[in-house]
Amino acid sequence: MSHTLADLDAVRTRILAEIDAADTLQGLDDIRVAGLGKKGEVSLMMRGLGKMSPDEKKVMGPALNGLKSDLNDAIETRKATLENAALDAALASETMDMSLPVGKPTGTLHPVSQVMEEMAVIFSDMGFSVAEGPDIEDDFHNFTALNFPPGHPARDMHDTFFLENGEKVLRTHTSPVQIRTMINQKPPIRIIAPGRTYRSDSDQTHTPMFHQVEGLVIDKGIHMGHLKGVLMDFVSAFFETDVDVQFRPHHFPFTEPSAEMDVRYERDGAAIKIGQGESWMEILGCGMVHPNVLRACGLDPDEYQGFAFGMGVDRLAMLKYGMPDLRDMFASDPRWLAHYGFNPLVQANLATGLS
Ligand code: 2U9
Repeated sequence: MSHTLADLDAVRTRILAEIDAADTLQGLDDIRVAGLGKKGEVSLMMRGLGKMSPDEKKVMGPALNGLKSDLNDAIETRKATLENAALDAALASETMDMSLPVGKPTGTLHPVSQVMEEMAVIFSDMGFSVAEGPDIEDDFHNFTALNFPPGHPARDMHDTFFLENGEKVLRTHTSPVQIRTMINQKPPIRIIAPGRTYRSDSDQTHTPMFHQVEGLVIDKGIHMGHLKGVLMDFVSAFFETDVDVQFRPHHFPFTEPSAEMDVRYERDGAAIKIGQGESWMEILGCGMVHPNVLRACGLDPDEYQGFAFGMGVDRLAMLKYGMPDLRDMFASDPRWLAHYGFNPLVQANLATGLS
């Protein structure tokens, strides 16, 4: 059956009236399917074009396309109106009482997150900001710029996870974050770099993923005295008591001289008391940034000096909050999280004693 222009006008008038009367989005969509869907009224009329003479086609083709686009426009306009009305209704009816008490949160903050937050608070009081970088790194930022020459045994000691034919690595420390900062920012630089790190090592005291907080200060005239002052202030703030420390010479490729810092402690039954006693426990590594590292980042070691430090967050969290087993840390046992986790609504704030 072929159609005339008058038929088209009648269809247009009827469907436009239906669209105008549609009062739900579903109703509107039903109208769209009945008219413009695969087996819809207008679609069937378009299929009829094939059987028309060339002269008829010339008139009816454009007319049908015009009808289709008029209906589509009308549907879109109506749809927007209905959606706006639905939003207005939701805004008018869905009010929230901001004065209601929040109740007890069911989730807790993981001790590792809590401790990283505490460290950020302490160092930000000393003028440091927090820097972050990618977990997947390249050889230059993870090793070469940090004065690990190609083939150097220290590379093997990092138990590196290699990716993409050895082109990329999972970072073995957060030091590449400081490398990126030194390349992109002019001194003075005062940053800490908290984050996940990865080494292919798994036993009672090592997990293949662990957390570090590293720090870096670069400026003119920086020396070991600045390093000692910052780290001594840090441990006393972190353990919330006066802490006696000692520095022992050590070696890292990226610092010279290098040291490890120990804190005084004693055992009290199963508990460990930090700050007093006759024993020493290593808690972090540190040193003056190696001239080769400064040069790799475009800095002149005769003009700028710096110090850096690094610590394992997981071990320090266990020490401060008395978790006995490292492997429980990442087992996601809800009983462990309920016991050792922190209230997420309480901000870490060591200065006021709230934590
Ligand atoms: C740059 C220059 C120097 C970061 C440092 C350490 C010492 C260190 C270990 C502590 C325990 C890693 O988690 S751990 O096994 N880290 O002892 N890290 S100095 O030195 C840097 C970093 C970046 C550009």
